[in-house]
Amino acid sequence: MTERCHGDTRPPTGPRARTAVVLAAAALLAATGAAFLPSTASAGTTLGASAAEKGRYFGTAVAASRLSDNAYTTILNREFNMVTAENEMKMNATEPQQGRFSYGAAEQIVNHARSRGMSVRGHTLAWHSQQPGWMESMSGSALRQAMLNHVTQVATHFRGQVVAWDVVNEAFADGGSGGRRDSNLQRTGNDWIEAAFRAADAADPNAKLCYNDYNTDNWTHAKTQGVYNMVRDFKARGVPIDCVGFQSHFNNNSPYVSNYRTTLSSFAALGVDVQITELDIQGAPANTYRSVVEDCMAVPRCNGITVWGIRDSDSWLASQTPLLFNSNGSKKPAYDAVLAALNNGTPVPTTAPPTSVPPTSVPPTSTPPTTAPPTTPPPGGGCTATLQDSTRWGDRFNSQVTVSGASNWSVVVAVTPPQKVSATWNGSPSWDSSGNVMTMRSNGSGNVFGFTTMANGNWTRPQVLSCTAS
Ligand code: G2I
Repeated sequence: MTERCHGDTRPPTGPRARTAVVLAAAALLAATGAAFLPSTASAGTTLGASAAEKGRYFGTAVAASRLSDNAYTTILNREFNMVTAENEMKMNATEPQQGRFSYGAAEQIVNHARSRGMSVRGHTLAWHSQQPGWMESMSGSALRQAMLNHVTQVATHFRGQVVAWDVVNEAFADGGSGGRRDSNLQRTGNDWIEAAFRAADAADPNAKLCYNDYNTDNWTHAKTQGVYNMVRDFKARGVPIDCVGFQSHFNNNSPYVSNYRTTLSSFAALGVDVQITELDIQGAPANTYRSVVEDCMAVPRCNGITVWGIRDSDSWLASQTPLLFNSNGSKKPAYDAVLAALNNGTPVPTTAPPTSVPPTSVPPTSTPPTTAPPTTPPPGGGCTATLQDSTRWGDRFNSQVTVSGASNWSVVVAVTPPQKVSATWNGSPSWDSSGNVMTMRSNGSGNVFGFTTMANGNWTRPQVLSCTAS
């Protein structure tokens, strides 16, 4: 969290507030121009690469049961740089019996993603639905206690591995009331949502904490306004909320509307990031997908888009064929429209807050070189890899490596601890046990690959150690 609402004049307290002070300093440095490099990245050829080049992510929901399907993981690994567990982090999955936590399927997804340079959104810590049976039958202070314990345990378990949590999901009512949905959690008291956010903040001060809902896309709808008023109130009172997720399940009953961009920018103006978290569109019309992506790209604080599944056959609404890939894994016209909109989009300004784990100290005040000297690696087996600086934000920076002399290559790159690579594109990465040395292998996406490095206070350029033709 980098900004506080204008109305919030109280000094920040708690772990998230400490982070806020550091990030505010980082943002200030960026705003003064001290930490800025123009993007030199070329248009990406995959959704994740193209989004990352614009300072954003492109994600998908993943089901653990599908990770053994080769066609599925081929698309997943090639196209996406953010992953949401479709069901495996829900309350019924992670705490099937009270006090007994079960993380196996969730960890399968987290490990698959993180070992390949993808980030993870956590979904979801508290929800009226998908509760384990023991919780469904609870009420009052016992339920409140159990919910808070669940939030604390799960957020603690995944601390450092999840960049953003849907802390609370779908707490507002459909229809015209603009009020809360009735549920066992709501009946524990109206402050249950802020209590959940405070518990999540204490358990994982570095994760972005989001409120997530559906049918909140149309700015004129009462439900949208109800959520907006809650977020405004939270920001005014210092409740630790960083982001709002718009599920964006669009269909004939709940269509995309042209005021969607107004919705995104209005929430962003409250001082939160906005993310499109579960996108699918009945029939997958290319024009509507394009509009959704353009709307996100037009809002600097819209820092990522997640589609709710990969192929139509993976969708919870398979018969609506709402996704970007056919059931046979081929790209649909909507895919091309999304990719083009990402490549045509505006990069997140350098003053925008981070989308990922924040740094532990402020970046240096000296300006890095604007035209970075190429790194000449020691001679390898017949190829040369040249690293160039690309876009830089307050907490992280992109690098682009161009390989010449081979089409099947393997390039070893080292970052300086405590730097961490948080995203990669156009290659297949693997890491040594320290996590500081990345071997990137060609994956058929061409001879230019890229990666994002979280600076964590250290702005040293990554080093190319070798390039080997294979
Ligand atoms: O309903 C669509 C989404 C709305 N927003 C919150 C999301 O968490 C939600 O996702 C869906 C999953 O895509 C479904 O896969 O949530 C459903 C449950 O609320 C998921 O459905 C469940 C079925 O209810 C179970 O019977 C089934 O065992 O999927 C499970 C695994 O396939």
